[in-house]
Amino acid sequence: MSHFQNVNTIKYEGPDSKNPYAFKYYNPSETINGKSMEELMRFAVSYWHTFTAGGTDPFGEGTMVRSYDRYTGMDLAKARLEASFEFFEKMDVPFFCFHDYDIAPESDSLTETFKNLDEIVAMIKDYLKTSKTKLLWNTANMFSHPRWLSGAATSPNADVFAYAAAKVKKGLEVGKELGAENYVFWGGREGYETLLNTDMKLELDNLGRFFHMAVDYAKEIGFNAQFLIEPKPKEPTKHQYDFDVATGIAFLKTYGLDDKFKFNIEANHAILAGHTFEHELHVARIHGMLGSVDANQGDPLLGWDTDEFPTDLYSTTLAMYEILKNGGLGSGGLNFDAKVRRGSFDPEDLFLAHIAGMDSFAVGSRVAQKLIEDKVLDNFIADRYSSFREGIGQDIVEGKADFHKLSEYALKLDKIENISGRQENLKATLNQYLLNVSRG
Ligand code: XUL
Ligand code: CO
Repeated sequence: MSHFQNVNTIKYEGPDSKNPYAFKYYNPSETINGKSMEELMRFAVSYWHTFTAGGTDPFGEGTMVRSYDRYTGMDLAKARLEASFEFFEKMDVPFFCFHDYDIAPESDSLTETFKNLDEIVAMIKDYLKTSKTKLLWNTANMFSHPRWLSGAATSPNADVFAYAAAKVKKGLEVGKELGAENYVFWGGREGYETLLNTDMKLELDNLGRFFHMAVDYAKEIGFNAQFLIEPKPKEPTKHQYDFDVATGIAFLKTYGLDDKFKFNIEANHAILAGHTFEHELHVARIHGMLGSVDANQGDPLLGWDTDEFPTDLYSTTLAMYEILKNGGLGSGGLNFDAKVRRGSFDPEDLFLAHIAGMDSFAVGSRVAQKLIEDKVLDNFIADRYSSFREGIGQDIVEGKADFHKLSEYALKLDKIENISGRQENLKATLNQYLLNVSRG
C-alpha cells in the first residue's frame, strides 16, 4: 500500500518552478568543487522525527496524521518501516538515521526488546538490498525509559551502566549488519542536575571507560564505522557533559579517545551552547574532527531545542563554507534532525519540510563554493594576519622568539598600527554573493 499517495518522486525543476513538490535549488547531479550535490551533502532523513514522533509537546497530544496511526506495537513498527522506504525513495535521499527505539518498540525485558529489534533489522536489511537509501548512522536511545533517569554510562547505578553497555553492544552489531557508516553517541542524560548528589569525577571516568569498551567491541566484530559524539550543553539535563565541541575535545583527549571519535554537530545544539553553528563546525574542522552534521535550526526567541527544518540561508551558507573547507564530510552527512511544527500535521508536510531544508543547503553550497573560489574571505584573512608572515611575526610563528626578544622589539616600537576588521563590509559582500550566486 502507498503511505504517501498524493506525492510523486521529488525532482529538480529550477528556481522558477512554482511546484511545491519540486526542488528549486537542490540539483542532485550539479557539481560543486568536483562532487555532485548529492555526494557533497549526503542528506539523511531522521527516522525519529519523520516517522516515530507524533507531534506531542509538554502541553498537548500528538497532532500528526499518518497512514499507520491505526496500528500499535510491532504492527506499527512494520507499517512505519514500509512508509519510511516509500518516503526515502520519493524524496530521493541517499541516507537515513535511527535510534534503536525509533524502529522497534522497547519492552521491560531486554531479551524481548532485542527480539523486536532483530525482526525489524532483518526487514531493513531486505529493503537495503534494493534501495538507494543507505544507513548513515544508528544510535541507542538511552534517555526515554525511566531507567535512564540519572543517566546511562554516567548513572550512579552500575546496573544501568551494564544495561547501557548491552544496548550499545547490540547497536554496534546492528550497525555492522546494516552497513552503517557511522555510530553516534548523543549523551541524552549524561550530565547532572546538582553537585549536591553527584560524583562528577566517577561519572566522567565511567563515560571514558564506556567509550573505550565500545571502541574495543567495534574492533572485535570488525565494525569500521566512524564513531561520533554529538555535543549538546543542556536539555534534558541541566549540565550536559558533552557541552560543546571544545569540551568534547578536552574529554576525548583526557581519556585517550581523540583518535577514535569525531563530532556530529547539530545547529540547534550550538545555539543552546551560546555559539553559532559555524563556530562549532569550525572548531571541529581545525582539529580534524568534523565528522557529520545534524542539520536543523533553533528559534532565537525560544530557549530550547526546537529542531526546526533549516531555512536560514546565512546559516546554511556559513555551514557549507566549513564543510567545503573540510573537503566534505567523509563518511558523515547532513541529517535532518528536524521536525515539522505541530500545525504542519499532513503527511505531505514531511516532503515540503525536507524540500525546504535541502534547497536551503543547496543554496548554501553554491554560495560558499563561490566565496571560496573567489578567495573572498581567504584573501581578507591572509591580509589581516600578514604581520605573522614576515619580521617579528614570522619569528613568533617559527618558534624563533622568546619573551627577551619580543620585549626588546616592543621597547623599540614607536607606535602600533592596527588595520580595520571591515566586518560590515564583509557582511555586505556575503549578501551580494547570496543574491548573485544562489540561483546557480
Ligand atoms: C537530541 C538529539 C538526538 C541525537 C541522537 O537533541 O539531537 O536526536 O541526534 O540521539
Ligand atoms: Co541531533
